[in-house]
Amino acid sequence: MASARSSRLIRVLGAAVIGILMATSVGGAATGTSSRPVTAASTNSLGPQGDADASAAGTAQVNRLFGIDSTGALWSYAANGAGGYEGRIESGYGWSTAQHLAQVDHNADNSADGHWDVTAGTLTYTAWGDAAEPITVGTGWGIYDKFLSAGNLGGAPADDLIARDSSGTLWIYLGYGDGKLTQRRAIGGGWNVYDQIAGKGDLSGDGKDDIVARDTAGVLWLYQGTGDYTAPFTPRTRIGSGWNIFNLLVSVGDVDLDGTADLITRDTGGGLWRYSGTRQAAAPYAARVQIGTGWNIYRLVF
Ligand SMILES: [Ca+2]
Ligand SMILES: [Ca+2]
Ligand SMILES: [Ca+2]
Ligand SMILES: [Ca+2]
Repeated sequence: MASARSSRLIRVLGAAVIGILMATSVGGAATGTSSRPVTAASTNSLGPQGDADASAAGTAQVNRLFGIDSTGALWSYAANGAGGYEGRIESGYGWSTAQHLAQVDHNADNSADGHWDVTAGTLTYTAWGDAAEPITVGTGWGIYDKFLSAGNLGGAPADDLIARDSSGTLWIYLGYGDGKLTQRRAIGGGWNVYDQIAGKGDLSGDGKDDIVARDTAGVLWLYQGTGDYTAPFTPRTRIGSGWNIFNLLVSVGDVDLDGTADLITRDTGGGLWRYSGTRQAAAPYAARVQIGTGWNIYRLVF
């Protein structure tokens, strides 16, 4: 463990140096950029595209789950094959000021290839790999209070990005497959009735990626994906109530490796729960199963 960790830190250090060089070349783009701590997730060293988890048959993405603690350290968790996660691995540092992070699969092989982050209002894409050089995708992203990549919602097969501004409008940005994004397009207004939005795959069984959203009264709603980015979701349907016992809803795809995307929730005591996807729109999740404790040490989970 000690030797693995030191080699990982060397890799991360290399990425940090690249980040500093990039910030310099960006020049006037801002103090926010130059002061932004850059580290790589380093999951490449664990082989996210070639490991056992990703081979589990599927039509759903299988990704690690990441947490950022109060010191800005980044930890990763791999599926353990029994419906939960293996012990955590330290995978980076310097993330204490990151506002949002999301994993992205560019080539529809059901394994994420990198991540987007918003730090000091700047959107950056970092590919996972030895030569991971972060690229600045855009600025002005501080207007968004919700940010996620809920799989492929239209356009090219690459995962896309959705973000909600403070007025409650939800926006979609289509991924080109290299970390860059199209101009945004409004999905609709009124999304500020939700305090949690999550998704990373198909929940209804039609092969199109869906999302769920929890309103402030604790009701969970399903928005089925259409595959058409000009109107990416059908009208919502109610899943159930009482979901306000959780302070986090997130999906990174399939956790129990049955080929269907699942939902992860964290209760206010830090307990982590898995809701396995059923592929049935009327009841998209099976009964919850606890898969962890102590998760309230994480400021961000993605
Ligand atoms: Ca991929
Ligand atoms: Ca897409
Ligand atoms: Ca669907
Ligand atoms: Ca599953």
